[in-house]
Amino acid sequence: MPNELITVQFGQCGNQIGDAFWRSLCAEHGIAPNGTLIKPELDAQDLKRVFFYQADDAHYVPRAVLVDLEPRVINSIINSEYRSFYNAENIFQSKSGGGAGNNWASGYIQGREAQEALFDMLEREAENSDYLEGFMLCHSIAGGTGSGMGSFTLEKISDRFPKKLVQTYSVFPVIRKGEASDVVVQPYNSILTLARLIDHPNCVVVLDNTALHRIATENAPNSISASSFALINSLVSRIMCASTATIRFPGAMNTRLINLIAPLVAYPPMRFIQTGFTPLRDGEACVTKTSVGDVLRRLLQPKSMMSSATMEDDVEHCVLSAIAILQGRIDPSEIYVSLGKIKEKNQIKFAPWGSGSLNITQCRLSPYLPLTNRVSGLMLCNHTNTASLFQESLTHCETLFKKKAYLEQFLKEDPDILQTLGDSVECVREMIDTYRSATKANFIDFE
Ligand SMILES: Nc1nc2c(ncn2[C@@H]2O[C@H](COP(=O)(O)OP(=O)(O)OP(=O)(O)O)[C@@H](O)[C@H]2O)c(=O)[nH]1
Ligand SMILES: [Mg+2]
Repeated sequence: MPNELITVQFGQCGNQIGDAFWRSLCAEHGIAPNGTLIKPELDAQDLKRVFFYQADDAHYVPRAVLVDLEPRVINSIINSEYRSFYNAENIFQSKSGGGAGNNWASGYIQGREAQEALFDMLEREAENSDYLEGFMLCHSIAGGTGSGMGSFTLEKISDRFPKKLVQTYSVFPVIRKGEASDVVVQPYNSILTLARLIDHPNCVVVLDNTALHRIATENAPNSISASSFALINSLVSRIMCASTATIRFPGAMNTRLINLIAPLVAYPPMRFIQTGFTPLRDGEACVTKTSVGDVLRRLLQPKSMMSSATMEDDVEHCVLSAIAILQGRIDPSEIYVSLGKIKEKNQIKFAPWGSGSLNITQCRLSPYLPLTNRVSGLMLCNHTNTASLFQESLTHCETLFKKKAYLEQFLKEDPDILQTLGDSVECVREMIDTYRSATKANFIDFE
């Protein structure tokens, strides 16, 4: 049974990472920018219908809804070579076109005003699928549209589609310890959004711009665009493609999103997933003849994780659950041997109260792309050190909130925002406590 997923992308960041993702998906499924098949004679044994449906003339249309409160990014997408790719009825742009100005409250209120139009699109797409498994939301937690309108939509999707899975790809802003954010109100927007991410979706994939900038710079040191979004978003699209690969190129395992989310998020609300990917430079592995053992060894190194979460003093952080998705030409016996070594060396520190073990899933590569690496791997990891990421945002937010700094623009939009913000701070603080408690042997009794 196919299990379709609808992608909803919000704001500049959501639409830019969405654009990178769709370009990669098209390449992996042999679909040209106009939706036609590049090699119709090739039987790729892929499930295109998870992310695409076929129009009457048989060309492929993405199950995507594009939303922004300012026109620039969506206009550049629909003026690119992908101009006829998206369903024009699935594009929501606000009439005023003024954006949400890095203001969560403005994005949230504009989301409420636009809900009928937006949910008409989502319901039409849902009816257009045979077995809808769920929604994937792409957004940043720090601006106004992706954070505020994204938050409102998350709340409403829970009401309107209570039985469907919701996974978000949420971009966390760059944080420099002890320094103010690039945009002063980012910490408010982040905390208000995090509180909704704690309550609503089934799974949140954390895309951490601090780590993504570092990794992009390390892997393209000579590129002047090393820290540009194009390079960072190419890393993001790799993560998004690899994390959906078992669903799109089904084999024996994890052929549905629920099969991935259920073991990763066994203890909600601890539903924030960090990622690591290797190799990052195409072709690098061909030179070194990468094996399953190499890829797993690299994935287990903390520096491979695309996350700036740190180990905190006095807390013995640990892994709650982890899945490695390996793609390429893989002999299953290699996996068996490598798993044995990982266990023998105790290379992963799991929670002391759980029965954690590393799940390894094997997946085919796209037959439409040339083989650049014999084996590549994605690590999806639910780690208690997510607490440190939340703590950074919370500390910044509390410093501003205590001084009631920069709140006028939020109060102008919503007179009750102080209460909402106070509740959100409390919710994030509880989440941090839960992650820290989960490192202790008596966590289950404590719960
Ligand atoms: N990884 C990544 N981050 C991005 C991208 N574009 C913006 N960001 C980050 O997203 C945050 C700002 O959010 P935006 O998406 O620009 O804001 P928005 O949702 O459009 O909201 P408003 O413009 O305020 O209405 C900042 O932390 C940026 O660094 C992108 O293409 N890729
Ligand atoms: Mg914007």
